[in-house]
Amino acid sequence: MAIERTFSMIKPDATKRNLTGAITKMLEDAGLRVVASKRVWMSRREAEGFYAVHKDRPFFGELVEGMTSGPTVVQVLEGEGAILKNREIMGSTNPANADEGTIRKVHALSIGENSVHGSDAPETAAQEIKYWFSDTEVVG
Ligand code: DAT
Ligand code: MG
Repeated sequence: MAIERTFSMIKPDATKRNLTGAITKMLEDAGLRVVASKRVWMSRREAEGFYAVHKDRPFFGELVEGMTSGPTVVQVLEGEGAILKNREIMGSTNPANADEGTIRKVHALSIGENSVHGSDAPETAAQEIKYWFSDTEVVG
């Protein structure tokens, strides 16, 4: 499998509980390398733009509220099959369904406060990295 890059976020529910290091360690222990990282407090406009694909879903308002409620750590992760590997270590969207040992099983509070984001495909990974980072901010 090829070396890939994927986009990851440590969401406000997690940064507020001081879990940035604990979650980053789980990503690193899974073989992923942090090649870009910054802490942002998203504006409503940024959150709505990032999650535009979900704009007609009933939970969109709650999602934007949560993402603008505190700091988020946005990251680019690199590694062998990084996109799928990150989804695996994250666990299911609803932590109640997440496998043992996954980030969401260990740390998430609910489906809405599920601690992490990860791109789901090569196309979305490229788009999402570009949404938050310039080329010179990603240092492999
Ligand atoms: P994922 O983050 O696992 O890719 P997704 O893309 O389907 O999940 O949804 C994006 C985020 O929206 C998800 O991480 C949390 C929120 N969300 C999804 N379904 C929800 C629901 N039924 N109720 C509340 N929030 C939800
Ligand atoms: Mg998603």
